[in-house]
Amino acid sequence: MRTFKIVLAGDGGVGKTTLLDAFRLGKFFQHKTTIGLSISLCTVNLERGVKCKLIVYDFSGQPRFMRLAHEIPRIIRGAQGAILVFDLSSFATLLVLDQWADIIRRVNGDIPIILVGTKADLEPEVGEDDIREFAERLGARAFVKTSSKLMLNVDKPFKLLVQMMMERQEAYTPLAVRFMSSEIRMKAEDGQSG
Ligand SMILES: Nc1nc2c(ncn2[C@@H]2O[C@H](COP(=O)(O)OP(=O)(O)OP(=O)(O)O)[C@@H](O)[C@H]2O)c(=O)[nH]1
Ligand SMILES: [Mg+2]
Repeated sequence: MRTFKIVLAGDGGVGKTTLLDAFRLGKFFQHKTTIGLSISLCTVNLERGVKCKLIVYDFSGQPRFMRLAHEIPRIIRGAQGAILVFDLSSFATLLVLDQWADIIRRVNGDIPIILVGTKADLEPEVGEDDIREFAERLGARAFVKTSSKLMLNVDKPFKLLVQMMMERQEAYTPLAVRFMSSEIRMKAEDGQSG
């Protein structure tokens, strides 16, 4: 089974851990603030019985844990995708995502990033135009509105990201390896028919 390392980040209290648990455990749980960083493993079920594993690096967004800030590049190295989260009912939470996108790009290059607006069940404070502008600025490949409270779209960001990471991995497989594996497959098929 393929395993991907991903970053889940955004301002304090936007609902990152709640979203992850809504997806992993299928239920809305009340959470205490994450202390520093929490790493968890989950399985993503895709179509046609395909599964893959995610190692999720769920960072605290509380500034008081930012003593860890200088360690972030080292911790996120090798991540293959990221979910950047803001709260649709709080415009300020969108602004901190610039910093996250910068660090992620610096360390991991052009990995897929998904922008998520949480708490769609509350009165919105962030408009569609701002979201579009931010998504572009962050280089996000998709935007998803979620509500963990209503269990709305809680699996969508994870599934979309996995699809993008898989496509990217395939595109990056060196041509020679792809050619070799197709040759082996052809030989195997020949062997079967002969
Ligand atoms: N109304 C509403 N509240 C939510 C939703 N998701 C999370 N919350 C609430 O938002 C608060 C913060 O949620 P967390 O998941 O702890 O937020 P976080 O982003 O992990 O916060 P840090 O770990 O401190 O960075 C909690 O009180 C949640 O119950 C949602 O979809 N709707
Ligand atoms: Mg948290």
